[in-house]
Amino acid sequence: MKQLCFATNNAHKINEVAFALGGAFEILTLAEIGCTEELPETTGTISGNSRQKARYVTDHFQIDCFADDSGLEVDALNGEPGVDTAFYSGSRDHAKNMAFLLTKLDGITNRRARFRSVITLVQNGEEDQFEGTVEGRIATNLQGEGGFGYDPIFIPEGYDQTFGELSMEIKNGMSHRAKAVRALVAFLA
Ligand code: ITT
Repeated sequence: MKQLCFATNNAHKINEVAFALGGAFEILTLAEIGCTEELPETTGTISGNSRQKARYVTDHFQIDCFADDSGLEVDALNGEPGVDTAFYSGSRDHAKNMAFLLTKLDGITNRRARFRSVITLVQNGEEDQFEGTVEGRIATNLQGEGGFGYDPIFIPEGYDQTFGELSMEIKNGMSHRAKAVRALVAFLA
């Protein structure tokens, strides 16, 4: 079976992608290829950071790989936090990041938002990108403890519950990352 490194330090992403792949190929983690460093994310865009992470791993470890960069875009905040999603409040603390976002949206009725994922595949030196989005809205308080990151405050379109409350099966049926992974799998097939 084809092996590809998934250039991420986020264990939740690995679980989700492994689930969405359904055995289409075998994932090697960064730990398994001996990469222990933080990956660079300095380009200022989601697609640029996705490419930068994948390139870093292929350049330093000479292995085909893919990386995901993702973020939450809130319409009333002109697309924030966007590329800054992981560090929105100044730290990686998801509870603080969600609280910071909820404070910014205090009193704002337009809660429309989307998650975006851009996956970059680097294979035999060639680059390809795959994108997925899921539309939804930001809840007024935290609901549910499933998933990761901003899942407890993101309600996908067509539902009344957050990704934190919905099952992994439901999230993976519609999520930004699952859509990008499906496009990646179709490309590799
Ligand atoms: P890697 O760069 O190592 O892959 P990361 O967690 O730093 O891991 P990103 O730079 O792509 O990942 O940051 C994206 C952030 O967006 C992530 O930390 C979460 O806070 C949030 N996020 C992305 N996808 C999400 C999802 O499916 N559910 C909830 N939050 C998500």
